[in-house]
Amino acid sequence: MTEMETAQLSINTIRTLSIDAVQEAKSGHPGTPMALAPLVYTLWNRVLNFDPADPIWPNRDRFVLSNGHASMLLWSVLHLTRTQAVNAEYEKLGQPSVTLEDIRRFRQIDSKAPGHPEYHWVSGVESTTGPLGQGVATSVGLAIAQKWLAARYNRPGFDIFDYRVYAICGDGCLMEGVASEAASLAAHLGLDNLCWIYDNNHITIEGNTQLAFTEDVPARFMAYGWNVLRVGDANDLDRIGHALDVFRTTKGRPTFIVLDSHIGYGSPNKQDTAAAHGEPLGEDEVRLVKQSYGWPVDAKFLAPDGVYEDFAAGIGARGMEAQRKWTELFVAYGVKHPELAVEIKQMQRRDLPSGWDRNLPVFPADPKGVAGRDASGKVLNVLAQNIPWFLGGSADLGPSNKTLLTYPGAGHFQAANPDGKNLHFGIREHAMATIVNGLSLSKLRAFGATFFIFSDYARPAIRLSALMELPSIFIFTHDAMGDGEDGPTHQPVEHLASLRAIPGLVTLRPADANEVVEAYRFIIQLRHKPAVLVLSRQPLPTLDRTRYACAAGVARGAYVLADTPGGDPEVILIASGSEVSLAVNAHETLLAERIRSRVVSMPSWDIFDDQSQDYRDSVLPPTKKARIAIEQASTFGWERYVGASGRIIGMKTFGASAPLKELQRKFGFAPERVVAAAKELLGRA
Ligand SMILES: Cc1ncc(C[n+]2csc(CCOP(=O)(O)OP(=O)(O)O)c2C)c(N)n1
Ligand SMILES: [Mg+2]
Repeated sequence: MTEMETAQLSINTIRTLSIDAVQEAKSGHPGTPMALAPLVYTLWNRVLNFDPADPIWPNRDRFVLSNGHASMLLWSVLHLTRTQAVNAEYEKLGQPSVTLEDIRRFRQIDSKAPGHPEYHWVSGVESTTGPLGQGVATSVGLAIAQKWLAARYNRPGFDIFDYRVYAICGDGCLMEGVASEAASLAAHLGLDNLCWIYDNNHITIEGNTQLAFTEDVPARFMAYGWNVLRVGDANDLDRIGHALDVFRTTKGRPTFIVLDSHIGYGSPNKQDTAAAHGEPLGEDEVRLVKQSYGWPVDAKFLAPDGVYEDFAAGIGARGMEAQRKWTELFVAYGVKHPELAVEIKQMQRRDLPSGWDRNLPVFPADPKGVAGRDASGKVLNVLAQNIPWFLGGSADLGPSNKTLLTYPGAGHFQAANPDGKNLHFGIREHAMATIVNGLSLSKLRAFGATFFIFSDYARPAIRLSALMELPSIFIFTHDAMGDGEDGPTHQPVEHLASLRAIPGLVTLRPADANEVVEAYRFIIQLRHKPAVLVLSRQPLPTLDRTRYACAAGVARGAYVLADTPGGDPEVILIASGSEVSLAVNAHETLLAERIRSRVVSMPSWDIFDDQSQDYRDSVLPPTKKARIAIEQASTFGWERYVGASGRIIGMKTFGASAPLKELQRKFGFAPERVVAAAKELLGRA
């Protein structure tokens, strides 16, 4: 067989595996894999520096399938390249990532070929995709990470990090706002290690893009500052290869390749129609398609002789050689730059450097206190100095979020200054969160920040960080009504409840400066979970820890902060954040009136719910039914801790525009109200 014939055989194998899997599953997306098989073949077998035997090799090129519905492209190519499986502890399992059996069981329970690419589930997936736009936006984070890693770790003669990032996207991704945010920033940052390939097929679910998407996409990307290329035929391997060559020699800006393609390529009745997008072709059409490919019409899940060998000779050999050379280089690097090599190894395992928590501040008791955001700013500046690969920034609210890293040498990440640790996301909260995920996928410890109210703008990516089991950090200040006069547009109400509802996400709302420190201590040690830190704008009293329990209780999610002498309370006050000191005030009043109360500081439901039943019962004894929850947020969900007979002092409406003190009065966040509720519960009103 000629090289061309072999390539065609491999491409048609990707196509027919995809077609058969969708047909067998009776659901899925055949048309896009049929169209993009030549692109994926060229990219993987001829270009990508990826070692199937070591899919977590740090200097591998990254491939993101942003149009995640075309997942069969990825499952086919991971299978045909014999990419190996790795577990969450980065151990190689000695088995393939995706077997032919997985593909036969596409979209079935436990199959390693699920409906969409899932990072935590299948080795070789660089990012979970499927919510359109997320993949391309995350790829910008991957590209920033490469630039940063290269700037910090490369030395003359040691290009330890020189990988590139490729993302494929469709019309859907490019209609999504998050892709525009990310594309704008990518060009601003001159990310010439980043290539997006746009599957320009003029088809989405409802039909032709004439229905809703008629802008000049290439012109838009040129305006952003991308290098825009066009390949007019998605079956032309040479031109695809040439465009990818141009990308690799283009300096100073990212590359956008418009690839004109035909969805459902080869299907006599469905090509170029929306019918090829998201449903099986049907048995009859499958036979016609196979006929048009010159494929045995009755064969199913066929990988003919020579196909595995083609991939082994292409990406297999090239990837292994690249990995081998790099490993050799890294050994020499370890001799010449031992400390840097240790850092890289620690980072890759998501370990922390020794001394990561030295100099963390301890805040003295102070009734006037410190704002959560100010305490956070101090901690961030310590952590960023202790952990070289800890970095992040805000969506243009750094001065308000107090997230600026101000120590000498922290630097600002820009095209000309790629080792800066302050990232400037601009007013692009959604892209910020995807980029933080991209940095986390690259093993950096990254944070993004904005006002808590605007967490809504980042939520899809926060959800994905939890789904991917990434230790992304989201810092949200102005946690409740603390920015009073800004009014209800800026006052979060339902946000805590909605973030607490995301599985696997740790949401923390610390009560004072020392709880902020402990919250960070907890978060930084997470390896496979994202965290949201919800911080006050206004000063909160720093509790006297000689009088009340130690802030280390944060690590258990909730703890008894103040108790009645003898520890047998009649009423339990549960609060988070700014309402904890209010609860403490009420508690003192109750004690003075001989009402035995307990205060539970509950910065995190998520962490508390993970504790043993014994511990949870010790904090909230099941027999003690008189309970009051106090939180300047939606009451939604607090019933689980106060029970049917408890009280919840929270928000049932939006806030209002007024000074904080007036708002606290209007909405009933005052110790007297808590005291009155306690007495009522105990029948002593
Ligand atoms: C955020 C988001 N909205 C909607 C969907 C549902 N959806 C999946 S694919 C698709 C159409 C995508 O069109 P395009 O990207 O052009 O893909 P093609 O059919 O060309 O492969 C839609 C609306 C989604 N996955 N994500
Ligand atoms: Mg399309």
